[in-house]
Amino acid sequence: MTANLFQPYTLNHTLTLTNKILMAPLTRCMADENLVPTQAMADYYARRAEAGLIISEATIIRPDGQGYPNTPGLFSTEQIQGWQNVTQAVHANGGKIFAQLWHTGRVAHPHFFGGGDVLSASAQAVEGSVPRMRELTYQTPKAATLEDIEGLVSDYAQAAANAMEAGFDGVEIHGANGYLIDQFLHYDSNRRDDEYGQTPENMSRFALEVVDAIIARIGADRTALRVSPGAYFNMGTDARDRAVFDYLLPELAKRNLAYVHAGIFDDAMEFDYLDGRVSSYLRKVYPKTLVGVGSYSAETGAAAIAESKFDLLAIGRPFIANPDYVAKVRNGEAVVEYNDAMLAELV
Ligand code: FNR
Ligand code: 8K6
Repeated sequence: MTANLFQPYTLNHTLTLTNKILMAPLTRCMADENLVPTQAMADYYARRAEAGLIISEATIIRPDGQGYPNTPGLFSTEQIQGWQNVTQAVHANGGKIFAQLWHTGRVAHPHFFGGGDVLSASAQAVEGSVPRMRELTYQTPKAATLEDIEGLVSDYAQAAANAMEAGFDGVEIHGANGYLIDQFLHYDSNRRDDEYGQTPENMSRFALEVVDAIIARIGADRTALRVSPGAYFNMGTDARDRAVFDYLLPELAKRNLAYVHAGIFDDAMEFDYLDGRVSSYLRKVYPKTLVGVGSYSAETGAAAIAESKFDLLAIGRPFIANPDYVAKVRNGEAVVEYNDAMLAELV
């Protein structure tokens, strides 16, 4: 019933995955005080090397991208060295790993970077407080100037180059879940009236500039993007968002990325303005390799792949609960059920 997950999958001329089970990016807030990955993190990832591809926890491209405690970075020499230790451990166990590149935009908090502006598409705050730091409420961001945008694009590209230096097999740009890139892609957070706002083409511009800058540095074969056409996390819904993604996805298809990854916690959720599930919507507008995710089991994910709903399956929470998830699925063994208490330690 899950045998199709164990067929190899060729992403492109550069990368072939040994199976179709990906480890989804999972923030664990366990880097050290300089946002350097630790030995415990290297061990944690190495235990999961049987995944066809590991996508690292979201990793900030520069200090003002930080919105949660102890999330790793990829902008200092020490951080690059820390990640080298991780990628070597994964490769030694026969695995592959991409770095997920992150800037939280308006979900950032100056508490983490010693003060200064919080940048977003527009001066529209997200409501609420920082998880695990409930005393910190989000502040109204500064709308990024054209100069800020240029700097951000170049810092994404530098972080991608740093990821290659750290030994990653590629990068997944975090364009999902209401963080910076996603903030440009939705009307709720993008109220700009310049060439980065108002029309689908303009609202897609920042995402495409980041993608193109990274492709120019490390090649399209090693570049992927995660997107959330359905607004549901750190973001308000607006039916006009559909047109933005209708423009963006065909543009991405021209660029021969390694894959596009859905950003969703539960793919059973239906969005009126997408005419259904996020994965079905993406399948309609994006003809290339698509990674599905969101409350799937190996069985339901294998069935979805058999029905061509997507090509590869990313598994998140079950991978926290089961370091040997892939072996268990292969052997038909029961998996341990995830619960939030498991976030307290790296097993
Ligand atoms: C996440 N998710 C997530 N997504 C992302 O793009 N970058 C990240 O760093 C994280 N971090 C993260 C931490 C934790 C604790 C959870 C539970 C989730 C979302 C994750 O990649 C995935 O999309 C969802 O968890 C849905 O998949 P599962 O868990 O139902 O298989
Ligand atoms: C990307 C970084 C995230 C850091 C913490 C993630 C917290 C995970 C929360 C668990 C699941 C919550 C699901 C919320 C989905 C909303 C659906 C309406």
